[in-house]
Order: sequence, then C-alpha cells, then structure tokens
Amino acid sequence: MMAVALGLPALGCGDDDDGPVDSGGGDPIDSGRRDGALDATVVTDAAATVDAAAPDASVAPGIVINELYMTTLGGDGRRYVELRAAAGTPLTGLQLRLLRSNGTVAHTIDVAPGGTLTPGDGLWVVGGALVSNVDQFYSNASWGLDSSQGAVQLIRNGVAGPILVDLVGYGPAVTPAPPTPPTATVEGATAVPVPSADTDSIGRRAGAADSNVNSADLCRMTASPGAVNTACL
Ligand SMILES: [Ca+2]
Ligand SMILES: [Ca+2]
Repeated sequence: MMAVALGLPALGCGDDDDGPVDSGGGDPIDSGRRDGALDATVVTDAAATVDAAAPDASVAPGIVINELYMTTLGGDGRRYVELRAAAGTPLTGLQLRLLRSNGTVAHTIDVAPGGTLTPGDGLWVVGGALVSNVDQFYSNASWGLDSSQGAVQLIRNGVAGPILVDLVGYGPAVTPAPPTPPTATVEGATAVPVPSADTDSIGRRAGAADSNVNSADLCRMTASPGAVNTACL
C-alpha cells in the first residue's frame, strides 16, 4: 500500500463530485492504521459472485466492497472505497462504477493497475488525494461519490459484458436504473442509510458473511481507510 497519511482538512467546499481538492490539516478521521494482518473474524465472501448475471470463473474470488466514505467533509479528495479479499487476490480487470442518485454513471474506474494483488492485510483503498492509506489514487476529475444518495458497483468486464461482483447502495435507493448493465443499484430492498457525522463511513460488519442484503451487511461506523473496520455505531 501507499501509506499516505494526510491530515483531515477543514470542512471542504465541495459536497460531491469534481470539486477542487481541499487543502488544510486538522484532526484525522483515520486514527487506525493497518495492522498488517487480516482480521481473523472476517469471513470470506464466497457468495459475492452470485450477483453476477453470467458467473465467470475468472472473477476474483471473494472480493467485496468493505467500506465507503461519501460524507461531505473534504469533498471528493476525502472519499474512498475500500475493498477486501484474501491476501494475494488478483485485482486485474476489476472496476468501480460510481452511480449518481439519478442512476447515471458518474465514473467507471480501474481498481488497480494490471497484475496487482491485494496486499497482506487484504485491504485495498481506492480514493482521493486526502485519504489515508490510499492504494489507488484518483483526482477529482475522475472520482467522487455523491454525498447523500448513490451506489457503487464492483464489476469485472467479461467477454459477454460487465459482471457484477459486489454492490452497495446508500441513501434512498437509486432510481432509475443505470442506462447500461449491470442495472442493479442495491442488494436487497433497502439501501444503507448515509452517516450523519463526517467522521463516519458505511462499512461491512466484521465477522458477517456477505448475505447480499446491503442493509443487513453494512452499517454506519467510524471511518477506517486501509484498516480493519470498526464496530457499528
Ligand atoms: Ca454482496
Ligand atoms: Ca476499513
């Protein structure tokens, strides 16, 4: 990982996409650091590829969206998506599709350069310039999660088109569906409520299998980019 540990900025001027990178220091939201070992309580997501319309054996096994940070502090520079898989899982060909509240696709970005494997702690952070422990950086021009409603699809481009590997919807469910597949915007009937505090994220509950029900599998927690998720608040 790139252990970029920058301080938290003062309240950002942007609330979602494509705003200027914030400057300034402050109290970090990420007090935790990677401990170098995958949380023993984490359960591998053997069901993640069930989401796929056309299962593909080449899809990275057991990789899930582990945490999202979309609150307004720091604008896009502070936002991130943390993935989790067993150490050494190939990330080649995986992409994130960031969906806006109206179902349009804001950005489709590569998770990592070709040939990249997940590091020893199994955590991989895609994020903006101000994110601690970011592994794959994107500038605001190609990055950003809407602050109050949206969805993140983890996909892999297969021969027959993109395959949905995992999906998290937050805020009210995104409607209508995106114009191109995969069209799902939430797992289960209800998206995950967005955090009310700028120090908080939406994270996958430690020790819980991925049941493909977002409202059951994820909860609000203290943000922890590149570190094991904390307890639900
Ligand atoms: Ca899932
Ligand atoms: Ca985390």
